[in-house]
Amino acid sequence: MPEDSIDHIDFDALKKRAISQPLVTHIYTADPSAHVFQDKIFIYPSHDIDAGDAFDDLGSHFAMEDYHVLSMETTASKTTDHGVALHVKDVPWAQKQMWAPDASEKDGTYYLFFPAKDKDGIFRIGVARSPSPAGPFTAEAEAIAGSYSIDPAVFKDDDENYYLYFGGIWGGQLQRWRSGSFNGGSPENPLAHLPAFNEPALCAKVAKLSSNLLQMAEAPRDVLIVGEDGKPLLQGDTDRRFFEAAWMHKYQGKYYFSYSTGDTHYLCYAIGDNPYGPFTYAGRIMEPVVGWTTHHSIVSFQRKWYLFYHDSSLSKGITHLRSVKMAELHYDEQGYISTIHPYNKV
Ligand code: FUB
Repeated sequence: MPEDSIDHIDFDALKKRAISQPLVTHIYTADPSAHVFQDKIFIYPSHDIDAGDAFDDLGSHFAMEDYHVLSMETTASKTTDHGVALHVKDVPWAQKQMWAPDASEKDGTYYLFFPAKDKDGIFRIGVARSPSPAGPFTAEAEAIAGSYSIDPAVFKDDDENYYLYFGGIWGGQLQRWRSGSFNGGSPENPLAHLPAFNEPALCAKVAKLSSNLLQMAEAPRDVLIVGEDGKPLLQGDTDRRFFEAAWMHKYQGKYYFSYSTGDTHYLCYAIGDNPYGPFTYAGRIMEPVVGWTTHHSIVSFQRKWYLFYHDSSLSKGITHLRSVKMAELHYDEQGYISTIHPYNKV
């Protein structure tokens, strides 16, 4: 549900209609990237705070400073908060805005991938390492060479190759890299540099990672989403085109690229035959939640599939104070995901 309608929401009634409740309530958390490590569910969320920054279309009000890792023994158990796993003051290259992270594992080492603005106000993606999935994590001295924009998501394929997906438009700055280098402009205008509505939509990016997971092994490629007619989705197709919050999972041998449509508030997905795509648009995963942003991950645990997402119902609709939730996800016999409605009808 977009921001402009929250004045009319009865939040007590909404809580009763919600299909799930916040996994933790002692802090605000968002952008959950869930993984199964050591037979438990580990969740790598943003840690939302109110730093007092004014709301704008660049997302300046998302002024997060650190990450906490959450874990669950089972989907029914209480969620554990493992405390501060990484703080911006311990990331040599980063200045502010620790946005949506992800994590991966290789040979017993855990890797936290995270975006933050560097000292020049440009979003980059960094890596930090830990021997434990719960952290704390130690950041590399520099961001990933050639990285830009936000919302890293790392997918480990069955052949042990790892792929980094990333990107987000408006405040996520993806549109400023269309020429291959950062297109400046001050004050920053979130809508400048975007394709016209009748042009192909701006794509998320994907690159295979190096064997030590600390660098990209190749130049990022476009994650192309096409319609049933095989043509790229257009920038004006705002109900379906990519905005931010990339995720990749594999189901029955197919690659499912999922993402947020941002200003239209949907979680959508597209299906392909390999990690690079192209991907054919396949539908909606979730209808809008309370709060402007929508962000998710999809994970299989004990033979069921789960969607991790967030909404702003605990904070009574405050956009940048969100809470991580989870719900079971179902596929039909053709492999299409059944759309989830986050609140039951009255
Ligand atoms: O949490 C800050 C930003 O909001 C994330 O990076 C986006 O995906 C959106 O959820």
